[in-house]
Amino acid sequence: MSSENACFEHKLENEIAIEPKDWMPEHYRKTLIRQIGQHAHSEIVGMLPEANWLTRAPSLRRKAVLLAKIQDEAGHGMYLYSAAETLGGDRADLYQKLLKGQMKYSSIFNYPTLNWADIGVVGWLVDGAAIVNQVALCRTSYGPYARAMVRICKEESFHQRQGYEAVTALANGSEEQRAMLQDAINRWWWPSLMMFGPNDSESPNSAQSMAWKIKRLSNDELRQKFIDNTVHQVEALGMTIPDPDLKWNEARGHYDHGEIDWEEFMQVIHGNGICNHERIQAKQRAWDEGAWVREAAIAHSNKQQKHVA
Ligand code: FAQ
Repeated sequence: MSSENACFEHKLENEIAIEPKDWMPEHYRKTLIRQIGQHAHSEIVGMLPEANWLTRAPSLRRKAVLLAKIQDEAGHGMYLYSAAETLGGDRADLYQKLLKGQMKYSSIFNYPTLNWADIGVVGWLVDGAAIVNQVALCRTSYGPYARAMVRICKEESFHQRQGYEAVTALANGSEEQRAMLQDAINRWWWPSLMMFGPNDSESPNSAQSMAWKIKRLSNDELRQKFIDNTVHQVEALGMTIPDPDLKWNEARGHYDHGEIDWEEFMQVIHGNGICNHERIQAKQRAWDEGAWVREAAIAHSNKQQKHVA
């Protein structure tokens, strides 16, 4: 083992963060650019399903809160693209890979938001699942990613609470509102569980990412945590989870749950979900229509540099 590699391993073993200027194996760098890049894309694409309801929020207060949340997601995307840049990733290149379908983003954002209850459920369940994953990533071995996660988690926990507050209002509302909420839970429950990725036995990246402490808990461990956290929240709302196999397992100290539809998951991550095409089209349009902003920013920067010279 080279002395550089020994130093890298020593840092991992002793929980010392790997920083941008440190030596790191090429595969470690590439794995991080892949994961951080996909994570950034998820934040950016994830703005779309909620933005769909901005003009139809039921009150000014709900609208202001939703707008703030969506702006936070944009900020998260920016921190994450910056973290990928510290590894030599190129933001424009990552974005083009997203548009060409060469990089993934979270499967969850390929489902449609059909009514206002979906917005509450996205905040509660989707941000709730995101937090479970991201709290673990606050201890990821790459310093800039871990630090970005600390800030992001603070904002995500506000998102989760605003989602739960919104669904609580529906749960305490009319029969029609309660039915709308139950319908939204029925549609978002399974896709939320898919956010954690394939089962550990089917996850090609997990073993190496766990060894490098990029991932601190496995896909199945995180999914289990999310289920265990969420069941009593659903009960408190007086709603049900659309899984007849869900039951408390005293011996394991966890909830057992039914099998996820992995065929649906595979279809969605390979571009064939309900909204994949629409989401990429929206991001392509944003890229094309933003060309003048990029050109103006470059022209301004060139002018500033001339002044300095
Ligand atoms: N969707 O070997 P693994 C948010 C891919 S939170 C799409 O297990 P890995 C907040 C995976 O990339 C959502 N693709 O992979 C928000 C790999 O493909 P590749 C974002 C998935 O990386 C809320 C292949 O399957 N959070 O946005 C998914 O070790 C509300 C094999 O899988 C993060 O990205 C999936 N669900 O583990 C925003 C967290 N699952 O690249 C707006 C950071 C797996 O080999 C509104 N990421 N794949 O072709 C991670 O923790 C990990 O990357 C996992 C996947 C756990 C997602």
